[in-house]
Amino acid sequence: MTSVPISVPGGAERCLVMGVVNVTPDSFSDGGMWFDEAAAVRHGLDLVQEGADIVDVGGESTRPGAARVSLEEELARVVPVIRALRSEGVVVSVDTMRAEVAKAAVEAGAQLVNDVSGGLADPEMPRVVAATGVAYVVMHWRGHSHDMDSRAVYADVVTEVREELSKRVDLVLAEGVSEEQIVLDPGLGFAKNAEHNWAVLAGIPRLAELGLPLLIGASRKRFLGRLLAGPDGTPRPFSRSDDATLAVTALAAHAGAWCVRVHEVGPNADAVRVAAAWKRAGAGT
Ligand code: PMM
Repeated sequence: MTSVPISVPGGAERCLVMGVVNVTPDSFSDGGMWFDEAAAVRHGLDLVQEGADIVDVGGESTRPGAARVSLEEELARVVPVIRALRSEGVVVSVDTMRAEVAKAAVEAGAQLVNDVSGGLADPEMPRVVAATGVAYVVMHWRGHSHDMDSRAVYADVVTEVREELSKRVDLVLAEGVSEEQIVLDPGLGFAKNAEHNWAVLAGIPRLAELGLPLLIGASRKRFLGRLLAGPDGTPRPFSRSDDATLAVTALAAHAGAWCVRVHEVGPNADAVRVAAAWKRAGAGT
């Protein structure tokens, strides 16, 4: 496997934990909570205290049905937060589909570009990422949030996600991104229903065969609420699906994920250490 250009203490021995700071009024599970700049920075620092290796700062909600924000608004939301977190020594990633935001974020200190569209939303993105040399999360994506549910059609989801990611990798490499920069993400919930998400999670070993580090973002997503629905079929609210997220983290880390993206950092930071100890013991080290 390649070695991502991010230096995190202990990162070589275990799955990393990426904590989420959504600087948005409308994200799925925490929209509005960290919309104010000072609150967002405080929250990012709290996540580091709880064990986050990376803090992912996003200014555009990708919840199903969400409308896009303007470039200016997105820049105004994320750049000051990234600069402030970086000045405190935090490893920051920027969650954006826009090349201009990625460029400004890296100038402000971001060390990873997390592009949920894998370079599809903004064709300039791979070239900008190539020029910066920072790590690049290429996520599986089939279209913007407003109509992604209609694209959740697969004959064999793991094979198709793998093939589509592989094509994205070829394209970003052709644009000058180096293999060491790339992290792949199957994009749970993005043009995928619950059944697809479970198949993708069970398929982590097959996705890992692409030879690149994998990031998994299951935290508080709707498929967990559906799994935990009450007897009348009402989905469990996301605010009560953190324990299920934790179970996914432990299993994904054990299956070889490089990083998990989560909202509730503390327990997930414990879970990746459990998975690492389990694997070490299994390997006889
Ligand atoms: N999910 C969301 C946002 N960004 N980034 C990556 N790499 N992977 C994901 O699964 C992902 C993401 C949506 O979740 P949120 O609105 O709760 O942050």
